[in-house]
Amino acid sequence: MTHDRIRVEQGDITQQRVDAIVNAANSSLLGGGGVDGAIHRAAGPELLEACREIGGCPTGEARITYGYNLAATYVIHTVGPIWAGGDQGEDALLASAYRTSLELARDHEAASVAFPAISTGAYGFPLQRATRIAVDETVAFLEGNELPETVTFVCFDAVTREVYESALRELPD
Ligand code: AR6
Repeated sequence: MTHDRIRVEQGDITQQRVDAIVNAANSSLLGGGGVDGAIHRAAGPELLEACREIGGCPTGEARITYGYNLAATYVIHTVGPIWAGGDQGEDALLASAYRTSLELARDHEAASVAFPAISTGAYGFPLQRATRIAVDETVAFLEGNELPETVTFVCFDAVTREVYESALRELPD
């Protein structure tokens, strides 16, 4: 059952003891605020060095580095779209950010992956719409792949957690 492989938690993604955490980065990959800033602070300066060597990432794609001082072995850096009203391809780009992150996790044999709510902070993507995309892409991917075994959506606040929990409850059995 795919749903057994999806969890929702409230907390700080940098504290997750999983094989890979996903970062909501920007296309420079050189750090920023929000979850990106928290991950870089917790991982230490080697993470920025590794990102510098990669040299950037287009919106809707993902790149992988080690996690350095984090408990997580890997950080998967993905770039979600900046919300621009909804008719600029934002849905497809956000879906692609989740899908390419999950592909990288699978290809690096990560059994456990944690995602933040990509694009829903500084990038302004409406939370419910983003959550539906996150859940739908993850369910579709897990149905077709044995890895990752589990995906945890790490919600920074209670409102986000409630939106994710209700999206999961609405999934067909
Ligand atoms: N753990 C889990 N979730 C977090 C954490 C944390 N430690 N900190 C914040 N969040 P945002 P975006 C939540 O703005 O919208 C950066 O500057 C936050 O509450 O981090 O994709 C990048 O460099 C929200 O629910 O990412 C980019 O320039 C979610 O993470 C830009 O922001 C995403 O909020 C990306 O914007």
